Amino acid sequence: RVLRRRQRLSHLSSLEDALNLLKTSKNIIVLSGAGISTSCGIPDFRSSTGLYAQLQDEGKYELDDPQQMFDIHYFRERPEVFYSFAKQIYPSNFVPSPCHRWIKLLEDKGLLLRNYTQNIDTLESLAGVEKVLQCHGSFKTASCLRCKNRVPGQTIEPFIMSQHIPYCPRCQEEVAQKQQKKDQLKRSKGKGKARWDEDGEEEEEEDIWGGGEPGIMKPDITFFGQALDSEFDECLFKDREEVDLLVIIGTSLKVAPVSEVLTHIPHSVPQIYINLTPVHHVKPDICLLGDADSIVTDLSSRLGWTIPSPAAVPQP
Ligand code: CNA
Repeated sequence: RVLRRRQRLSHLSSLEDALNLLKTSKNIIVLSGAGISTSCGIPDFRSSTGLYAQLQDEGKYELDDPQQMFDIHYFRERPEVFYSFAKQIYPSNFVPSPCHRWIKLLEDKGLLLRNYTQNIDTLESLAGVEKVLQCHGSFKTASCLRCKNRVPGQTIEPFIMSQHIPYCPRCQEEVAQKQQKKDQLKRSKGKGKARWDEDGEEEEEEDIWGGGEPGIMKPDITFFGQALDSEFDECLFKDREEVDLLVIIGTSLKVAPVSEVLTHIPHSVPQIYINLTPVHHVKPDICLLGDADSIVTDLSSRLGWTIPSPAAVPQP
């Protein structure tokens, strides 16, 4: 049956087919990437004007590979590099694009099963989309690398803006308390006789309180080398039973495991790929190449659908 379905899908290629699929499908998964936010002024990763190219050109961060900027191992070693740059990608005054509003339209029509977004800019939520899974997290919250303390993203916003490393408030308190106890102990010992070892040297004080440095806070965006939240697998496990159309927009499909969504949903589910540039490592059934905002606007007008106006979505 799968083979028959695939044979039928192999005839799909045109805009007409895409329109028919959109007209007849009821449980659409939208898999989106950085390309739906470029028109909002947020560069993607891999375009010729994207962040990777910019990081390479600027050279000021002295990265061996631009991907290091989002690598957890590199972050642990040199958090100051990320914090000297993070302000450039921090979601501040961006306004959702027609693509974000098109996803909202699908939801309003009861056609959206879920939007799996790789984006960290939270513009889907700003457009009012509720059935959205931010697969790579967002700046909404931040966590301590040491004690896992989670705080609202606004807590570290001033640090991002002033390009300083934020340390964990809970760890800082803990370290201060430990230091206080140490000082008390030292003072009480100082009152009595000093301790000497057999060679007559003063003994090293044993660090019975532990202590050390407070942990560094990291925005809860998924870096290379970090696992995705289990919610991703749970949602996909559920959705694969219901999905009847996969629409992929504005992604190079280079980052796993999100790029593997294509292989995790039944092969009988048709796929429409909307992107500026073609993909070569996968073969979606229908490829609509060009600017994503123009394509979804064109599809909508042909279907007689109206994309909500920017005024209809809350402003930042
Ligand atoms: P990517 O690898 O940079 O791919 C983006 C794709 O979008 C490219 O194939 C472009 O050709 C295409 N594209 C760019 N502009 C348009 C446009 N106007 N219309 C249609 N297509 C366009 O980025 P992916 O999303 O595939 O990679 C996943 C990474 C990118 C995730 O980890 C994200 O966190 C990360 N990222 C997110 C943002 C954001 O939140 N806005 C920005 C930059 C990077």
